[in-house]
Amino acid sequence: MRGGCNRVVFSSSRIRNGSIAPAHSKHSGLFPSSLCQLYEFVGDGAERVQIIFSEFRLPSKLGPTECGDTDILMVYYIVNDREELVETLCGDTLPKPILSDGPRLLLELRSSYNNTENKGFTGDFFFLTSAYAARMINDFGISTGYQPNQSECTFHYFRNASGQGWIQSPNFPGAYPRNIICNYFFHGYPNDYVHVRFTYFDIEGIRPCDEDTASDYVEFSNFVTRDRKYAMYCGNWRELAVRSDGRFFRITMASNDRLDGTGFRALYTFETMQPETTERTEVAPMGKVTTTSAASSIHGPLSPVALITAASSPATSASIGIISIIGLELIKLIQD
Ligand SMILES: [Ca+2]
Repeated sequence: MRGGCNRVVFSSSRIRNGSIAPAHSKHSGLFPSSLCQLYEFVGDGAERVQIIFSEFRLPSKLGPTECGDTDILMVYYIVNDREELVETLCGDTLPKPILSDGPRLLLELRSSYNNTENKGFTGDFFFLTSAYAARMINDFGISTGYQPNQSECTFHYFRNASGQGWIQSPNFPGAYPRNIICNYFFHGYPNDYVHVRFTYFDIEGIRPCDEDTASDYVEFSNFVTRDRKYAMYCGNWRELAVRSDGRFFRITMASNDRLDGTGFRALYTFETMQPETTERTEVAPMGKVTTTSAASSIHGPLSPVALITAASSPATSASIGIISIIGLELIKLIQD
């Protein structure tokens, strides 16, 4: 099948994580001509394999975006003993993390283009105990949130641990796993609310993002159960922000068994509600301003909207509406 390829096999029973980098000639700094190197990862059961690249330089003769058939790294899922080519990588930019679809993954490096620019790649591999354990790493290399059970994609964020931080979908910025439900729970102090601003949002699906449309979706709620105040969200959003009514908030992401997106990344901030006597108004530079007596829905799905919510505590929201306008007129759906 692959005559002349070197093959290295990593089995999770022997090694849980490590690094791969193709060997260059010590003399010339180049790969041997017609190098073919296979890296095979074999986990068991529900394990998945994640590859995170730290270096990647496989420039192509054809240009920065076209790989051709030289100097490429091919990624195969192995499904029912069949190899399924999912991605061909080349170029100078760091590829997104790879997460296998099952317990096995195969990488194939082919190189026949001798060029001193070609430095190969370095990738760290991890056998994860389940898709849900996909490493949730923020900029500082620290796992975010408290995950009570490694086999569930559930994370808790407490104000007493951090007033602000990042959340992201599993394997971000790589594709999120299929058939996954991830919960992000926020727990503030009694007079707190949480503000969540998405800096990236790519969830595969079409509106209204429900089961009938076979969409993946993100759901927001002020409760553990469904909150009818919020629509389901999918597609691509350039700016999206939400805030809770009170101290508790839930964000849930669900994916189905087909088609993928690259997920989301968001900054959450716990804030304390202003005392009722202090009016606080931040005027959106362009947004249309309307007042509401209670927290309003933000779902004008096609038009830019200003997010307007009552900043009073839930107990008094009916009688005194203190309007806080958060300048998020940039909220814009760029799906379609
Ligand atoms: Ca999907």
